[in-house]
Amino acid sequence: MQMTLRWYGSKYDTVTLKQIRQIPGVTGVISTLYGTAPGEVWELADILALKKEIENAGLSLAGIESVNIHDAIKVGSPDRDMYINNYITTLERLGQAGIHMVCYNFMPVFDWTRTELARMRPDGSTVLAYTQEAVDALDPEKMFDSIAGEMNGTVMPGWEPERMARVKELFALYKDMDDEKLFANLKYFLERIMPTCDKYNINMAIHPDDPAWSVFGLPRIIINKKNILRMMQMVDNPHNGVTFCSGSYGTNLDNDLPDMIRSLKDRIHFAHVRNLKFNTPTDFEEAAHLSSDGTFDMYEIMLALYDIGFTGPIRPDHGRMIWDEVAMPGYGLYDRALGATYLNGLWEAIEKQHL
Ligand code: DNO
Repeated sequence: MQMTLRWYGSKYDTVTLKQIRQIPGVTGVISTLYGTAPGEVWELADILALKKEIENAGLSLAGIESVNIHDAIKVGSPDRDMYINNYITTLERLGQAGIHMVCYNFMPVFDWTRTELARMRPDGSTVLAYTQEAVDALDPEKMFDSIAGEMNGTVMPGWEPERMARVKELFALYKDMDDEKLFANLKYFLERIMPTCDKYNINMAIHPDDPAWSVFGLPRIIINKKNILRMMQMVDNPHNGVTFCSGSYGTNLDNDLPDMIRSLKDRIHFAHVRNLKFNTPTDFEEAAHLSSDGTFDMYEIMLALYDIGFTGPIRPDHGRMIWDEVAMPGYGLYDRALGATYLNGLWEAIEKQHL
């Protein structure tokens, strides 16, 4: 595996490449052209400039998170082919730039959903949290307003103000969508892009829906082992793979994370590893990465990745806000650096046990 950190680019991130370079064992970043909108064709020059900036800082660009999917593709509207063609052009350019891993998601309207961005934990750190009760009590169209004040002045991915301004329109677009239609549209999209992925050796890594169940009555399909295996089989190409995100699949306590990892051998192209602390099955908060701080056994998760011979990029995920850092919720430097170091420690121990 290659240990990486997510980085939003010098215009958007509070964390610098220089700081990332100094985290022991982190050799790459996962980034994106953050200013682009879903459906836009990415310019090769912009991709190359991003790559060069990262390489000049002594790191590699280990993959893209995300090239976002236009809603026309998800709902299968008549103009979807135009947006798929744009997506293909972007993939070709990424391939030409030597980038071989692309993370994306197929979630309707909202990307990941949390109900609090700064819940205080007993140690005084603040974390993202979710309660089903809060979601059930919330008007989805007000969702953005209710969390916007806690973003510390940043623009959180998936929660861009331009997108949230259109939330009513987006809900109308998904009115007739159900799981089957969403699966069919995902299949159509994947079948169209796979020849390009084969040509440029690009691993597509779908990110799970977070939380891993339907919210606000919207269909959600990338939620459990059964559905991801269905997705792998419906377009049976090694480039059709997943981002294994322990914090997203882990929102549903029925998901056995190490077992899911083992069932996805050769199809996990990217891993997000983090811990959650469940207070009740419908109330969870994002803990430190350490097993004992949360609900998951992080050793077992790393061992399962080791056992399947995982070689792709991995990153610590949402960190707590600690040591008075002011940054994008979940994406500060300090706790993610602690997470990377801890995960590297687990990996080193596992490797040495297997010598
Ligand atoms: C949240 C992230 C997601 C993820 C996208 C992938 O912090 O894990 O926004 O990047 O769902 O497309």
